[in-house]
Amino acid sequence: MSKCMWGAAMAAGQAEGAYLTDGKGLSIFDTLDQSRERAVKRFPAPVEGKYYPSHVGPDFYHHMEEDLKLMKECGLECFRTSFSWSRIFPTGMEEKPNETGLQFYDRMIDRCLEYGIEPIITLSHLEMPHALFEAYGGWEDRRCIDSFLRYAVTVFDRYKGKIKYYITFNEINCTIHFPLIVGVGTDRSNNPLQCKYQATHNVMIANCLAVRELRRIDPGALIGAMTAYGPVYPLTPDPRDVRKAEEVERENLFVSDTLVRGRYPYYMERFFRENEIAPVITPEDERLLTDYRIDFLAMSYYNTNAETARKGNEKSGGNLFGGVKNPCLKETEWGWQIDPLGIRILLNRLAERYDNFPLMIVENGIGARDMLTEGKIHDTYRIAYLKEHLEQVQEALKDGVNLMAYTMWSFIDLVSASGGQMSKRYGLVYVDRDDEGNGTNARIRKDSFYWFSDTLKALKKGL
Ligand code: BGP
Repeated sequence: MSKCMWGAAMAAGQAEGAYLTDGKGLSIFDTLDQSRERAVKRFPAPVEGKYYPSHVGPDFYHHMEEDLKLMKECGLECFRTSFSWSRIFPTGMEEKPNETGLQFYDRMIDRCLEYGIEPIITLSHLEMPHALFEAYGGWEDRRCIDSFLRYAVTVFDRYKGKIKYYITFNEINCTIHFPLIVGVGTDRSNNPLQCKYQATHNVMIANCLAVRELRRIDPGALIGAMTAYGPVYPLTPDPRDVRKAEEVERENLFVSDTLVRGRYPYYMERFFRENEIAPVITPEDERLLTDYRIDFLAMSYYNTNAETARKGNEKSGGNLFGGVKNPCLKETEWGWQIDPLGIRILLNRLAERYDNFPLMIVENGIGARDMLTEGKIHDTYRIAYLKEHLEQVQEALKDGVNLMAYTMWSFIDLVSASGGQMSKRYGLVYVDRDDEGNGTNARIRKDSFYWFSDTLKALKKGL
């Protein structure tokens, strides 16, 4: 069995708060309010008097020392989080980085290393500087690549020899599924489909250039990309359902297919032709895709999706993409279907698709409304979710899957990406903050914290 690191995850925009502190610039995540349309409607600049959950959030920025101590106490081997691009380059267009922003990350990384916790750092987790998005209209414009690269190189130079694992983009396929949330300006394009696929291409090139630069600057470090993925099942054995499931699966995996294999997959040619999409892909781009492949593929896994060619089935919720309801599965309060066996299927499916390429699961968890009773949170449902998923991860390891790391989502409660709520809690550690911004931000260990800590001890012993 391959050696896997066990830990927990979070992301800068959802956890740090301090949205304009110490020179940080506004990020596109900071312009998302709590409306249900936050991921599908153009986000304007913050409106005076309106509530933006990420501006303070769980305030990791001012609780970093305390939270890292809790991680040490829990026994994490690794901590997957992101840097905020706009904390380092406030508008994304400066020549020089914001030194105070970098000093925050210096302290964070040094403390992780002191505690024996391996940092896994994502460069862009649903974020880019808001000013950059406004200036260039988002990732469809190739100038975003230069800006991203300046940021990536700054980070690689600074943390050379300290950070061993990087992820370029969180849920890199979000450019197709939720373009607006990741800085793709489909709202201002007269051809949104073309815009989405051009932006996706540009993000992939930014990824490859970052791979190239890391290999030059710090050849000992590894770099991957992260994709949102849940295996797609046909709802019935009807071949039309099987075919539909295959199509959706390809839509979800086309970015990782390209980055792992170093070229666009064969099925995209027909897709582009029939949908009249013609992204500009230069011969130099093709070379970059081939020459600078990622070292590992990371995934978020929350749910599987069932698909059918027939109309009229009840829809199911889910992370980024939901299919129709699978009658064999239970679901969370948010309608995301719970499928522990799905994680073993996922790992084996990708191991097979990519010839046992190194994989990481960097998000897996359950969003639930926790009840505080006499200062305690008895989150049995979270323990059950994580336990059942971890059992299947163990099975996948026994199957021979090359899994480098598993980090549950999330270490502390944080702002939900899709809904902006604090009440959709994922953490092992409760944060006293509600959907309206009330609360002390005090941290309370949940029952799942103690359970996870015991489980980590057993996992480290290889049990
Ligand atoms: C993924 C994101 C995370 C996280 C998670 C849970 O899409 O990478 O940032 O938020 O999903 O989703 P949500 O917060 O919408 O419940």
